[in-house]
Amino acid sequence: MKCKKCDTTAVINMRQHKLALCGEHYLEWLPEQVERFIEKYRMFTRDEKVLMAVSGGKDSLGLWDILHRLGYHTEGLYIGLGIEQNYSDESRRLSEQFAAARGLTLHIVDVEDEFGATIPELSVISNRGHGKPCSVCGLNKRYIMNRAALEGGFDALVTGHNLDDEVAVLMQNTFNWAGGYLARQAPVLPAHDGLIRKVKPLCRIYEREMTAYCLVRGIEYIYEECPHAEGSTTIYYKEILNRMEGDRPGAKLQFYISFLQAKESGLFANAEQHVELHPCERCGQPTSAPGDCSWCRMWEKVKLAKKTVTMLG
Ligand code: Q46
Ligand code: ZN
Ligand code: ZN
Repeated sequence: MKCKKCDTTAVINMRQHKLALCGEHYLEWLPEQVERFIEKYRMFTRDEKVLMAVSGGKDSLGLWDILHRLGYHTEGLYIGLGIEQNYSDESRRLSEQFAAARGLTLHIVDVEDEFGATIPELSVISNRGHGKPCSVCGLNKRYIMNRAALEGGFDALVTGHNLDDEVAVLMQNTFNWAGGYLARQAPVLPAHDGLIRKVKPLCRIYEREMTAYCLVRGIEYIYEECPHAEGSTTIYYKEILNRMEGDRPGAKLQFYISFLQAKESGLFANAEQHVELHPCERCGQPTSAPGDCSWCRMWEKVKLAKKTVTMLG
């Protein structure tokens, strides 16, 4: 198969776009697409400073590379979760290596160093998530990202969610007719009540397009999934969607774009709920709970548990 632009051998064939490209043209094409979506959905401009959340995976490192190449003003944020099997150590090493090679600033928040327990420990102590650390992990990541972005004076927080991620969530929410979640799922969540603007420039980019980008560009990233991701609902939906995509190339993109159009035409307008947020009495971050936010209450429990252990010991 030949590259559509230069007639040399194509390295990536994108049946979903009826397009095959060589490595060189692929490295031009993908950033052009990302820039098109940043502008189309009015995510951020070159005059703004954005915080890129990096995990050491292909999506976040690949996207950070693209934003840097496009000339956007970015800094990175890596959150050390303390995940076992060397997962956190390796993902931190790769994120630091990536930033150092490009002279980019990477902020690091290590949950254990800063607050006193790893995410798996916190999940056990707080007794949340039915033996899985993911809900505790998600809550901490959202909290830390928002706080770091606001304290650092950033205009927006950028995450590496790709089309496969978005469509898996969309399918799950559609299956449950979760109107509130469907109304809120979007490429951009505007800032409000102490929450920073959140943007997803890869929302229309396939996961395999990011893998190809990192391979051609020589970006080293962590191949393994977090060990706690195994058996998750998201992975289950991704597998089903991959089968659909195999039969009908472009199915995922079509599903997502039609959803955005339906939303635009007001299909979910009735499901939109405005939750009143106010600052947490302890940390000042926005919360809907009265008094302290759930993040503060969770860490309070850890402090208490540790105190009790010390006293008994
Ligand atoms: S990092 Fe955290 Fe994920 Fe690992 S513990 Fe679960 S939520 S699976 S994206
Ligand atoms: Zn070419
Ligand atoms: Zn709080």
